[in-house]
Amino acid sequence: SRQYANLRADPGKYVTVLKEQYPTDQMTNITPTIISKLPLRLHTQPSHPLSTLRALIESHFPTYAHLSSLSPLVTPYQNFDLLSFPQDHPGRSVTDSYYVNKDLMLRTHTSAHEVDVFSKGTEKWLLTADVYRRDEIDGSHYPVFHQTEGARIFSADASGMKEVEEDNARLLNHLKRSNIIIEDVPHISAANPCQPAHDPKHTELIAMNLKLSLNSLMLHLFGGRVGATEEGPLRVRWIEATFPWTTPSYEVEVFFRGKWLEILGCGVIKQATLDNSNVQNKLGWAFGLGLERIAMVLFSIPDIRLFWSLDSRFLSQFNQGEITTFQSYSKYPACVKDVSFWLPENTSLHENDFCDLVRDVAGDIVEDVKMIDDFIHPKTNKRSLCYRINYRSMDRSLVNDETNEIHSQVGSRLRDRFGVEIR
Ligand code: FA5
Ligand code: MG
Repeated sequence: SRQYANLRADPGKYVTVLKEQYPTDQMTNITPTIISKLPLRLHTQPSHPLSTLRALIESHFPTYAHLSSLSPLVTPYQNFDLLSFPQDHPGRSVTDSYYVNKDLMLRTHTSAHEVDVFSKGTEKWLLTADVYRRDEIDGSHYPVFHQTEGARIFSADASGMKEVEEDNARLLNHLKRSNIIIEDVPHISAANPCQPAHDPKHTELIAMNLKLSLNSLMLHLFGGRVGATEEGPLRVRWIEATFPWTTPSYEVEVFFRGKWLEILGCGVIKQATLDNSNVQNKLGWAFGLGLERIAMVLFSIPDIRLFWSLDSRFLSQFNQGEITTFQSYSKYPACVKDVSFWLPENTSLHENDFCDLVRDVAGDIVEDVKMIDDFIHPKTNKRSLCYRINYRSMDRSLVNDETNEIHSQVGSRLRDRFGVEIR
């Protein structure tokens, strides 16, 4: 079997993250480019579209606690174990997540804080934060994005269930009078069962409360906007899903400008999660929603890199609390370059490792990366890869010499880091 060619940081060294020093080890894969994003916290920058979207969501849940300043550094135990992720879940691997070292990582989702927030006794809350995942490079993927987590728990007794029923009646009444079509799936099914520890009638009511609460949020975010209700009712669709810490679980999609857009994941919180939080005799729901995808359609932002732009032609177009349509400034020419190389024998290179290296050298002038060739030489048995890198700045024309210099640095770093032979 092939080993990933990857020389990680030297053990015995240190890395500085958010002004603190941490020892590195074999798991360390956080890069300088990623470290530079940690202090920015776009969701709290006044007038930034992500901050306006956060505030818009918060205004829909006025009685909830609104949290937005938790550190992105969490333990794998918080990010995975407390949420019942199996030991072999792919999200735990160094190819998918960023590690400072084996004991500390960048949260991959805002759910990493669920148990902490419940443990403090908070029963209705929203939490917005930057999250980090290693991924491919194109106009809709960026290694940092933002999520808002929302959760609510009720007492698992007659008084709690009465509260749920009253809230459901209120929400149902509001939705009945609104222009919305909901394509629903059963609350509970064989694929999406209720917890053995929970009364199925209670689960049914909580799942109903989750659906009504989120349908009402979708109406608040998308209702009445050009591309949605102007051409008819807002269409929302519920799909069965699985998350290790909720059941039943769902994903919610909204039909917007001709496409189904995946907005969020959610579900009824598993008993194990509540037990880990020392919460007794309660039952409730949680959801996690991605801010960039929603902001891209609401503000007509064509490329996910723009959220990180410091160009006043971007930033000056937005005011806190206002959803305005972004006027794209002209696109600068792209510069496409290929890099081909032989891998060391019996090794393989993970695409995410390649992409992180390119981001580290080129920053936000890399727009798109695609593998265009992968073959094994019939005689030498050596494997060759070819990647096509599309360089384009969002705020200026690249000078050819500059792109050549960056591209040659990509080649030399590939050689140093992964021992490849450039062709
Ligand atoms: C989660 O992250 C779960 N924590 C959501 C959840 C919370 C489930 C609470 C149950 C209970 P997922 O990986 O599907 O799930 O991401 C949730 C949302 O984040 C997606 O629906 C999408 O809107 C957004 N998202 C996910 N990956 C990306 C990405 N690479 N770029 C931009 N947005 C993304
Ligand atoms: Mg998903």
